[in-house]
Amino acid sequence: MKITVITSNEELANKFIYLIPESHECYLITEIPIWDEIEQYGPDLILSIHCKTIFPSRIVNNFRCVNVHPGLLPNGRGWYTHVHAIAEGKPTGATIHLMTEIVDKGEIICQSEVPVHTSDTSLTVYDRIIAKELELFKNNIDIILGGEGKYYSKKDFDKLCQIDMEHVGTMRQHIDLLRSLTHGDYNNAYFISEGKKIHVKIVLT
Ligand code: 0FX
Repeated sequence: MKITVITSNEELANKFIYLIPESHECYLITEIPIWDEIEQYGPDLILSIHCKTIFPSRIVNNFRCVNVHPGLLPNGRGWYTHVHAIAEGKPTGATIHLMTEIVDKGEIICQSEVPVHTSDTSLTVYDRIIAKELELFKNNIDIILGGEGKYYSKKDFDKLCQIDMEHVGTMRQHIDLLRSLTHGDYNNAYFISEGKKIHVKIVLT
């Protein structure tokens, strides 16, 4: 697919572009965008990576536009929002969302809070937010590019409950599986022995 990336921070934008699979064609704009040219190019996706230009309505209404925002939406819209969060003792973080005509509004694709410690300055929190933006982008790239997101059916859950006794993995994987299926009185995980179901739970103390 054709992706146009618009940014006011070229160095940062290149870190995001690096995470996009090479099969996609990326076109980077670091100047004030010429919207007619973008329309003619006809991208499948327009990515706003810390872009200081407001997108016109004809662009957000006719193209899939995704914004990477250094703030924890729906609060913290606009500029330097982590500064206000620190000053007001409010949470902050990073959000990736679909764009609408209203700045920093639109369906949230993914987001995460970042911690603020008493020893932090604006710079250390900002660095943490940028790292979080990149992590979110990397972990949600399929949905950002327009995918549906992974759907888990009841069958998938039932399959998970059936323990494959020959499965080879790390202790971490085994403990993670058992604790994921340990839920109070429910009998979820099991293995079959001599034709009978033997249920398994884990106790973490
Ligand atoms: O990266 P960014 O903070 O992004 C800003 C807005 O916060 C963001 O919501 C918007 N989507 C984006 C387009 O513009 O912008 P920056 O590179 O100008 O500034 C980086 C940080 O530096 C800023 O978060 C706080 C700090 N800063 C910046 C300026 C210019 C200051 O503390 N004082 C300043 O005068």
